[in-house]
Amino acid sequence: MEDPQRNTGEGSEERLPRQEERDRAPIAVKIVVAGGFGVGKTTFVGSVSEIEPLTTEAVMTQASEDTDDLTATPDKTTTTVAMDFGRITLESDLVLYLFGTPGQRRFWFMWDDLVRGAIGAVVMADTRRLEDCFPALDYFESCGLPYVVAVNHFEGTEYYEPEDVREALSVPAQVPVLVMDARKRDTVVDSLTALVGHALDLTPA
Ligand SMILES: Nc1nc2c(ncn2[C@@H]2O[C@H](COP(=O)(O)OP(=O)(O)OP(=O)(O)O)[C@@H](O)[C@H]2O)c(=O)[nH]1
Ligand SMILES: [Mg+2]
Repeated sequence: MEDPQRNTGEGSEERLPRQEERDRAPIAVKIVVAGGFGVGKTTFVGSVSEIEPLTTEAVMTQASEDTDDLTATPDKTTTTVAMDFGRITLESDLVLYLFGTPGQRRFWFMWDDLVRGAIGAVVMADTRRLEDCFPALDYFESCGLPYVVAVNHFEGTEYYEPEDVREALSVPAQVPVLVMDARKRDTVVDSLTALVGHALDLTPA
């Protein structure tokens, strides 16, 4: 005989909203983290990744002394030679896969591959050497990929308001510019949230 209680279980119309939220399949998107040499891209990915970030760091040797300027980051001993990879879940149903680019010019040939399929990019900037992020800005402007500018503020260096950085970089008014600290998770999450919001704003309905 049919059990009268049967229809009240899972799958019935009485499902709670929270339960539906949990059942929703997460959406996964790819995000690129770019910027000049030593600006903090690997640190950015490492600060928020919920999986052990995959890094491709190589120890810098004296051979690179002439090409890699370490004046702003004297403690830096390694550099990314292929990419960083990490994952963060925002709001339980949005999974971001983060791909950090190598900063040095000699590895830029990889960018086209790294950027394929991405919904947007975080361009990191250091106000002591703003010009280092120009190639990344030019790249994303020319390919039309949505981006935000994340100014990695190194403590002890002069602080600039986001609007001053926007002007110095000639970044369009609709592009979010944030001042953050790549070592602090909450400020990295803010940068990613700004990027996702900006990318959604630019997506045709
Ligand atoms: N004081 C300070 N140091 C930072 C900050 N962000 C990164 N660093 C340090 O700066 C150095 C460079 O950081 P990385 O994350 O390796 O930079 P990157 O952009 O990945 O460098 P490449 O891959 O070589 O281009 C490291 O020694 C970090 O510990 C910051 O916000 N403040
Ligand atoms: Mg790196």
